[in-house]
Amino acid sequence: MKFIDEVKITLASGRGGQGCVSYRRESLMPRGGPDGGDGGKGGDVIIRTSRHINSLVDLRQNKKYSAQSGQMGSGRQKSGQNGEDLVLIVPEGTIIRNMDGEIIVDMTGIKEHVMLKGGRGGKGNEFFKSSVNQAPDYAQPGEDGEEIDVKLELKLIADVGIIGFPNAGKSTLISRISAAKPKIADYPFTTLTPNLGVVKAGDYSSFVVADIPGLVKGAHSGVGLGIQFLKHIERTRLFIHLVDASGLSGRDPMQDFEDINNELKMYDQTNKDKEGFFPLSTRPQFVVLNKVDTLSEDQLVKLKNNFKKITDKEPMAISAVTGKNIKELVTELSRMILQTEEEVK
Ligand SMILES: Nc1nc2c(ncn2[C@@H]2O[C@H](COP(=O)(O)OP(=O)(O)OP(=O)(O)O)[C@@H](O)[C@H]2O)c(=O)[nH]1
Ligand SMILES: [Mg+2]
Repeated sequence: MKFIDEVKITLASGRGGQGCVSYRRESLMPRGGPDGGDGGKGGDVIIRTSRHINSLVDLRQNKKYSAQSGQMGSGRQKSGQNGEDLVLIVPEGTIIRNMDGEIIVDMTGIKEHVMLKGGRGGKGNEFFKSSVNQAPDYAQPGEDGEEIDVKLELKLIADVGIIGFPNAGKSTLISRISAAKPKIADYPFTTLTPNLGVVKAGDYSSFVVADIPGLVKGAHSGVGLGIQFLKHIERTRLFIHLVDASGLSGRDPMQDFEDINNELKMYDQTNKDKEGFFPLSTRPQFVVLNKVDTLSEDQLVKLKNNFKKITDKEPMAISAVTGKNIKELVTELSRMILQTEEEVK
């Protein structure tokens, strides 16, 4: 069961700029004194946390992240520009380890951490001028930056939980919208333990979806795999209620929907006294009809209307197999997550 997002990267701070060797040259002063400026400082590597990202997926784009080097000093005592810092934004709670697995820093509750200092800039020859050496012809090189291989890890907390009957296509859906590769098969209870997947919803945002084993009527009293897995999605902001619209199971999609909601109510009943428990039956649900590739247009319209009558909102119709409306689903989910974020604030 992989509940940890992990990425290995190399970080490098910037090298200091070289000091400059230079002499004043002015018309009345053919052999002026030394005026070589100092090199600029190399950029630091800074780790900063943000509440707005919740996975390490964006850091997978590169293997190495480097801060800028400082620039060389120049004549007339001009210092070189400092290299720009490299700021890596990570989710709160990211743990950074070295390759031996030792924790370098745990970013829980920390806003910013300077991971690597940039190298100092070298002194220019003006600095070395003294009474015994009025025209030093040397300057310092810049100090090297630092480099380190690190492993970032983050305990994933799911934003969205997928609930539904066995065989509804929950695992197929998560494999469509994330890099998760759960087992998919045409029989109930294929998924025995939850799967998590990180869904990219744009250039800078992502969210985490959990696929849990299917529920059946009577799950609260131990039928099927029972309701034990619901605890994994207790903290999600919303649920995708995935309904098998095909009717191939021999069951009725509307009845399935009601049965699952009843199980949520039973779960709430059992857990209502637990400290910090948030009821599941009142969690926002996004009703999604899956396998609509097996329905005619008429059948689909009818089914959608029936759902609309009991939920007040038209369900989204997708096919996890053909990909129909999958992009729209991801867009709508990220919109809904943002909305719940606003409500929390
Ligand atoms: N025709 C059609 N078949 C689908 C669709 N989505 C999933 N399936 C099929 O339905 C079967 C069950 O899919 P899974 O993704 O394993 O279902 P699940 O909800 O994860 O099932 P459990 O893990 O047993 O709870 C597989 O044979 C899938 O290929 C769809 O959109 N259209
Ligand atoms: Mg499954």
